[in-house]
Amino acid sequence: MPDTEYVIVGREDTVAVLTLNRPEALNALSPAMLAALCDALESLDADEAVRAIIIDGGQRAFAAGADIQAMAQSTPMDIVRTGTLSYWQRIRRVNKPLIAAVSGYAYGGGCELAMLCDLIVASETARFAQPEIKLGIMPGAGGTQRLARAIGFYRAMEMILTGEPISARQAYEAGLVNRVVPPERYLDEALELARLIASRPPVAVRLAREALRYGYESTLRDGLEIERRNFTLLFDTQDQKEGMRAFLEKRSPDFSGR
Ligand code: DAK
Repeated sequence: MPDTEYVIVGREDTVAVLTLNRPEALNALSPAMLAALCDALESLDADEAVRAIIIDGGQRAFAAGADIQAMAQSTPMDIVRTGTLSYWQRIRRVNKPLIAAVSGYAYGGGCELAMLCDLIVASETARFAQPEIKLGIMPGAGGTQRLARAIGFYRAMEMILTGEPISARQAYEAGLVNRVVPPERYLDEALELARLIASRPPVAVRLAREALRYGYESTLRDGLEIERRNFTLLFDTQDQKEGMRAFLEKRSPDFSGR
């Protein structure tokens, strides 16, 4: 997978690191940037050797939102015609575990991008906000729904109606991030988490992730249905046999991904 102007693709064995690369605009998510991100994610998703994907934005900003320059003159028809919504749907359809490594600003679409990921590792410098209200708009890539589910209705309402940021520590306490670490450690921490997940049997990771994500977006009854189906399916994998046999034989499992 080659680097593009806007996204740098790194690989460390079974973990891929995508770095958003538009530092002069604090990684503002222009259509070209989103297209490059989606292409890179889909290519890594299709690569069997990749078991976890980190999205990073560098020290100063994860992403300061969608590109205001590109949106300023938009009409509703422009939004429909250019299909910007479809970028977010493409990210949502990725099947591999996604880890957001957030340092600095995760604002607007940047916060929504982090929330499309499965885990969020934050630097102490991270700031999360949905500041769209200050521009006369509102979140449009899942912010009103995912933020409320992550941190609760009242705190989400305050963030979305005021547009004011919360710190990494506040985000951690509210349940929006998994870990907060010093700035020099945030990427290593994300890598450690990614490697740990990558060491687990990939089919079980995929189906467990699917059950969680599906349930998060639907009713308890539907979520339990998917859990039951996926749980049962896993008994058809070699990794289930290997994992249980290894436990009984008191040795480490050797997962094949089958
Ligand atoms: N867009 C374009 N350029 C941006 C930008 C953005 N979101 N954020 C920062 N930049 C640019 C600045 O214009 C500046 O460029 P130059 O002036 O140097 O050319 C450069 O990045 C550095 O920014 P600052 O000079 O402002 O840096 P500061 O450290 O002083 O401030 C800041 C950092 C993050 C507090 C500030 O830049 C800021 O407030 N940025 C805007 C944050 C924001 O409002 N974000 C929300 C954008 S709206 C959709 C789905 C989702 C969305 C849209 C559509 N569909 C499904 C259709 C999402 C919408 C949004 O995210």
